Formats: sequence, C-alpha cells, structure tokens
Amino acid sequence: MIIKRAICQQCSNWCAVLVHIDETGKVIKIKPDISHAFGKAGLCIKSGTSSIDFHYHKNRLNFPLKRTGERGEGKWKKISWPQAMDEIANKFRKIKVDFGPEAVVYIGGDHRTNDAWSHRWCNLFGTPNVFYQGKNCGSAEFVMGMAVLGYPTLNHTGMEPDVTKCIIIWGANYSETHHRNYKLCLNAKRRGAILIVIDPRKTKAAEDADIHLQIRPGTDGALGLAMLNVIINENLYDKDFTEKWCSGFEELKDYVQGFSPEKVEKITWISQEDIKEVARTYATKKPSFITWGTAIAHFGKGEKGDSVKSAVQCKTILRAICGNLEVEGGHHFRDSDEKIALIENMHYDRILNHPLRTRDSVGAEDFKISSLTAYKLFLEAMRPTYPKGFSYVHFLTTTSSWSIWNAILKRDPYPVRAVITQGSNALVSMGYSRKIYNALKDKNLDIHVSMDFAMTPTSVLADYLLPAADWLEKPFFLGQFGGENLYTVGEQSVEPLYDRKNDYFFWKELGIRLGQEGYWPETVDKMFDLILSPLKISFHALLNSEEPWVVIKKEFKRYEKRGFGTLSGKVEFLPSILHKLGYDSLPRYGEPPRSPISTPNLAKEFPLILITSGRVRHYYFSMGRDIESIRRRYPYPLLEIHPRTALELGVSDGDEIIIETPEGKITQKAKLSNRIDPRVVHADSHWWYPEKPLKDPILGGVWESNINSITFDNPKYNSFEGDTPLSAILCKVYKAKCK
Ligand SMILES: Nc1nc2c(c(=O)[nH]1)N[C@H]1C(S)=C(S)[C@@H](COP(=O)(O)OP(=O)(O)OC[C@H]3O[C@@H](n4cnc5c(=O)[nH]c(N)nc54)[C@H](O)[C@@H]3O)O[C@H]1N2
Ligand SMILES: Nc1nc2c(c(=O)[nH]1)N[C@H]1C(S)=C(S)[C@@H](COP(=O)(O)OP(=O)(O)OC[C@H]3O[C@@H](n4cnc5c(=O)[nH]c(N)nc54)[C@H](O)[C@@H]3O)O[C@H]1N2
Ligand code: SF4
Ligand SMILES: [Mo]
Repeated sequence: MIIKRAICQQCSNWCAVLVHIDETGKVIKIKPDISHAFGKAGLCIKSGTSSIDFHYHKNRLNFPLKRTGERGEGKWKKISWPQAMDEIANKFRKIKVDFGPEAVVYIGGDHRTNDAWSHRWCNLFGTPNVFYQGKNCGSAEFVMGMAVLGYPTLNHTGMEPDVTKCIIIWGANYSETHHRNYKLCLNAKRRGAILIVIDPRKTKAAEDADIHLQIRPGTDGALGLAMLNVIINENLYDKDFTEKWCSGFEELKDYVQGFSPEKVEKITWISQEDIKEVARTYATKKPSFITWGTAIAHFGKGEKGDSVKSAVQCKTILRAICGNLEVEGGHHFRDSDEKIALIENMHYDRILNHPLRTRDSVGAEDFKISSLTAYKLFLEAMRPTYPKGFSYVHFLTTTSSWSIWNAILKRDPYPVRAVITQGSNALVSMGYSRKIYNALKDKNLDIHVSMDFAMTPTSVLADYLLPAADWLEKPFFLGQFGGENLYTVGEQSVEPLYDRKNDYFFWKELGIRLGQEGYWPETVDKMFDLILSPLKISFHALLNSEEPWVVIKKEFKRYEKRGFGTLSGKVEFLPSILHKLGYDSLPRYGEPPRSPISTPNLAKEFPLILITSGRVRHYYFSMGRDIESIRRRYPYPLLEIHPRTALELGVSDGDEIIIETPEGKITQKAKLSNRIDPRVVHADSHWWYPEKPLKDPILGGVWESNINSITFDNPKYNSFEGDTPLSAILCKVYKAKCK
C-alpha cells in the first residue's frame, strides 16, 4: 500500500488528505490528513469514496474528441492530443491575424483549475478577454477592498478563536460551504465570541448563532448604512484610526443620516432594535470580523443605486471604521504575492504592454472597473505599498460574462471568434442561459474548445472536447487564493488514466505552438518551482518535508509605516479610483432591479422574492449529479418555501412545482421549511441531469430545472462589475399539474 499526501480539490476548500493506493495502482481509500492544518476538520461527502467513484466513473472523458456533426448534435470522433492541439492552434493563429488576439476568449470556473495558467497564456497571446467565476464569487468584495483599503482582505484568515470577540457571517452559508472555517467560528463562539448571521434563511449557522438577522434579500446595503449610522452617531467608531488613517468621513456621515434604523427597518424587514444591537455589538466587542459572502454579489443594480456596490462598500467600511484592520483576531490583507514569484511568472506586465493588442476587453467600456485604465490606476495606487502590484489581477480585469456573450452575438464592440471553456459549465452557472446557448451556437463563433472531466451541457457545445485530469492525477500548489495564511502543496496520487491531461499541459502545448516557446517549463512541477523560488525551496523539497506548507506570518499595523495602497495612502471611504472611473463613490443604496418596491406592478404577478445562492454540502455546483452515493441522498433540486405560503398555494412537501419569472419556467420539488421568510423562496442552483441525452435540444435537461435559465438579461441592471442579477429577483410558484 502506498500513501500519498494530497490536497483534495473536489471543491475549493482544499482539505489535506491521505490517498491510499493498492499494489495494482488503484486508489482504494481517502482519509483526512490530520497532521495538516487543512486536514483537521475531516472530509465531506464529496471526497472519500465519492472522489474515488468520480475518478473511475463511466461518464469521465478519457480521450480528445472532435465534433463531426453540427455543434450540439452529439457526434464525435476520437483524435490524438497532438492532432487536437495542432488544429486548435492553427485556428487561433488565423483568428489572431484576421480579427486580432482579443477575438479569443477564455471562460474559466472558480479557480479549481488554477487559472494562473490560462491567464498566463492569455497575457502572452495578447487577449484581455478573460472571464472566470471569481467574478461571481467574491470579486465585488475583492475589488471594493482594493478601492477602499488598497488591498483586499482575506476571506477567513484573521478570525482567531481566542482573540476574536464578534463574528458576522454575512451573506454566506459557512456550515455548507466552508466547513473548516465554520469550525473556527464555532470554536470562537465557545470561547465567548458573539456569532451573528445575516441571511434571509435560518441556516445551520443562523441556528447556532447568538443573533440572526433575517434580512429581505438584496437590501444588505441599506442594513450596512444603518449600522454605520448607529456606529457614527453613537461615537462607537475607532476615532484615532479614522482621524489619522481614513478620508471621506464627513461625506459618509452626512449620507448615512438618511438611513436611520427606523427607516431601514421598513426596507430590510429587520427591527430597528436588532439593527442597533448588531451595530453596537460589532463596534464594541473587538476585534470583530465580517466574512465575505457570495450572495451579496448576485443582486444586480437598481435604478437609484447599485445594490451590490452599496453592500460590499459598507462591509468594507465597517471593517475599517471600527479599527479591525491588521490587528490580531481582525482582518488581514491578501498580500502573499510579495513573497512568491507568481506575478512575474504570470506575465501580468503583458496585459498592459502587449505588442499586438490594440483594444481593451469587450466589457471595458460598459463596466469601467474591469478596464485597463482601472488596472493602471490600481497599480499606481498600490505601488508605494506593494511594489510588485498584485497577482489577482483577474479579479479586477475579468471581463463581464454578459459582455462576452453579447460580443459573440452582436459583434459589439468587436467580434469574438473563439471561446475556450475550461473548468466552467457556463450554460448552467451563468445568468440567462438562453443567451449563452445562442452565443455558443452562433455561426460567427469559429471555434469552441472545452476541457472538462465529463460531457456537460456546455462542453457538448464544443468543437474540440478535451479530457481533464482530476485532482488525484495532478500535483497541487496553493498560494493565498483560498484566503488562508499558508502556502501548501499536494502530491499527485496516481498517473492520469487513459489520455487525460493536466490543464497545464493544454496551455503549454497551445502556447508553444503559438510563439510562446521558452515560456512554458516542461512540467507543472517545474512551474511551481519558479513560483516558489523566492522562498528558496523547490516544489518537491516542500512536498517531501515533514510539514509540506509554509505559514505566512501575520504582521500587524504595517500601515503605520507604509500607509494603505490607495491613491491617497489612506483608507478611502469614498474611493477616489471609483470617482475617476465615473462611478458614484458614495455607497449609494438602490433597491434590487426587481423587487416588491422597485417593480410593484411586476410584483403583483410575481409576488415571491426568489433567492438562488445557497449551496448544499452534497454538491459542488453542477458537479456530482452522476455520483450515485451522493445523488441517492440528494436526488432532485429543491425549492425551499414557507409552509404558510405553500398552504396558500396548495403546495405540499415533495410536490413538483413550477418556478416562473417573466423569462420562463423551470421545475423543482417543494421543500416546506419554517427557516425561510414566507415572502421569500430559495431555489437550488446549478441543476442538470447527466442521465438525460447530452445533445440538442435536451442538453442534459439543462432547461428543466436550472435556475439560471430564468434569470434576466439587461445590462442596465448589471452590477458595477457587469455581473447579471442571479438572485433577489421576483417569481411565482405553483404546482406542476395546475399548469
Ligand atoms: N458544498 C459546496 N461548497 C462550496 C461551493 C459549492 O458549490 N458547494 N461553492 C464554493 C464557491 S465557488 C463559493 S463562491 C462559496 C460560496 O460560499 P458562501 O459565501 O458561503 O455562499 P453561499 O453558499 O452562496 O451562501 C449564501 C447564503 O446567503 C444567503 N442569502 C441569499 N440572499 C441573501 C441576501 O440578499 N442577503 C444576505 N445577507 N444573504 C443572502 C443564502 O440564503 C445563503 O445561505 O462556496 C464554496 N463552497
Ligand atoms: N443562480 C446562481 N448562479 C450562480 C451562483 C449562485 O449562487 N446562484 N454562484 C456563482 C458562483 S459563486 C460560481 S463560482 C459559479 C460556478 O460556476 P462553474 O465554475 O461554471 O461551476 P461548475 O458547475 O462547478 O462547473 C465547473 C465545470 O468544470 C469542470 N471542472 C472542475 N474542475 C476542473 C478542472 O480542474 N479542470 C477542468 N478542465 N475542468 C474542471 C467540472 O466538471 C464542471 O463541468 O456559479 C455562479 N452561478
Ligand atoms: S470540503 Fe470536501 S470536497 Fe471540498 S476539499 Fe474538503 S473534503 Fe474535498
Ligand atoms: Mo464561487
């Protein structure tokens, strides 16, 4: 028996595991590596035997395939990797000559694939048109961290059970999504910290919490402003820090006067007493910590203000104004790039200075925060503090997905002719799937290359479908992406089966065929060596050491010596960069684009507020529906609905129901639950059915239950970064047979 020390990447929690392999080379067991900081919380249902099932699953793609029929017709021919790479490179070469490098677009997922390689390739090729799912996850908080603080805060690291006195889980579902960090929260609570949860549903975390604010979806910006109103008017903020290190206080103070707890009670459905209590607790039980929350990125923009922007700006200001930055038990910055050679090796300098690129990304004009002008401003602001800049450029410069689909369909602002999807099931995960379908089928799209573990509704719309190696088949290096305070490495457990390849191989092979010779080390291990070189340790030396990780030491109050990475060197409550880019620099609250208040007429026909953001521990987005052991436990998508609402609608638990918006209808099953407000329903996202035919028009049942096929498409309502609204919209619900 051989045991390998690996990092599970079945989801982006990156738990440390011990992979047991028998004499025949078969993976037989996966156990937590409790000697590792990332192994102590144990494994979840997606790892262990489920990951082994996945590794050997019959649905896995094992050889490169080339389309023979129409796109989506399901006719394929097996080809070799060299043939696939030669043909793809030839097409890209021609597109680059005919339409420019910007006509090639990369669409990635949520970073499990180590998007560094795709960015590296795009930077060298000369296309700024990169989308990856960070845009939906946390980039709104990230970008706001950069604008207000000069660097984003880490998601989790900083919270210390013995030190942190108050934790707010805000728009996140930690018990399901981040089980390791959730244990940290519970430990802190056990040792006296106050745990507060802000969520329209009574989640497990809300049940464990001291205070649960059951907010009306999409109104977090108003709540944040009311908390600031209390904290400022009751003089509970950190005066020394604010006077010395923050700008924009007076304007902020004026603006929050319009958001008294009394007024905000009506907007958020949270009582003024609760608003005051939470504001006071957060400001006085210090150090205090506010988590990131994905739900908050999904509201879209209203007529009078940007619901996403106001929420993330208030959260960021709250962290600063109460003096929680770079203190023990508070927030730390995600600045590990200074210590490793990631930025240099990703060639981010080429984003600005590529000899062939003449245009900014397709979304740059409409959503200026992701333009190269913005990138330059951010670099200028942060250089005195962080000389290298930052590697998470893609959080910033990532193009809006809406703009990409639009550019394919309308050739506006210029044509996009090639799409690479890798680690992305875009047709399921992005808003308004119909448009994505039309774009991927468009005759002006010359080539779609997809690299995935399996056929999915998205990957079957490709011209070349390439088989990806899974986490057991590739080595791993984690920088600070996950928001943790350590670098860690993981061993490759087994050789890839059949013709599956590491994603790195794809980019390297494509690169060397397209003039990037000399840029791509032969193996990914050697690439990791380059990135780790400033630490004076090789990838394999770290892997073979007793403790295969490097802890990033927390440093406190560094701003006292070097200031903050903003244009003024201070925390800017009203960020000057946003102002320069033409945004409102105030955290101006606006109702979500569709709500009982912003669209009362629509609300008469579609009376329920639909949220879609809560994940479940069983599934990682659209993956795993074909893993029998998991599907048995969670067989179909569920719509959470309050029993009173269900009674009014004549719906019983387990009924098949229709969820309808003006854009269309889908089917899920009713799950009656007291945990949700009667005026709100929560639909499971990312559903499709791998057991159904994976070709047009069925496409794995993608139109049946996928919530994103009934969200809406209007750029006017995209948030400041260009994200389409995915949640906090309106719907109606009825029993399927009443149709
Ligand atoms: N098991 C599992 N784990 C995962 C993932 C997965 O798919 N499955 N995905 C990973 C990824 S990429 C991400 S981005 C993270 C996301 O992880 P989290 O940030 O924890 O996000 P969600 O699970 O989306 O939880 C969102 C919560 O916000 C609530 N919510 C909905 N609308 C609102 C609102 O208007 N205001 C507030 N305050 N709350 C609201 C929802 O009810 C839900 O409980 O999880 C990661 N971990
Ligand atoms: N309505 C609604 N929509 C949402 C959200 C929501 O809360 N509500 N959440 C948003 C968020 S935060 C995110 S992150 C996105 C997730 O969006 P996606 O990242 O598109 O989601 P997945 O369904 O996990 O699709 C990933 C695909 O990549 C494949 N894959 C996984 N790992 C690898 C790898 O290492 N290499 C390769 N080549 N392929 C791989 C998987 O098989 C799968 O087909 O969804 C977003 N969409
Ligand atoms: S939470 Fe589960 S699937 Fe995710 S890394 Fe940890 S063990 Fe793997
Ligand atoms: Mo995400």
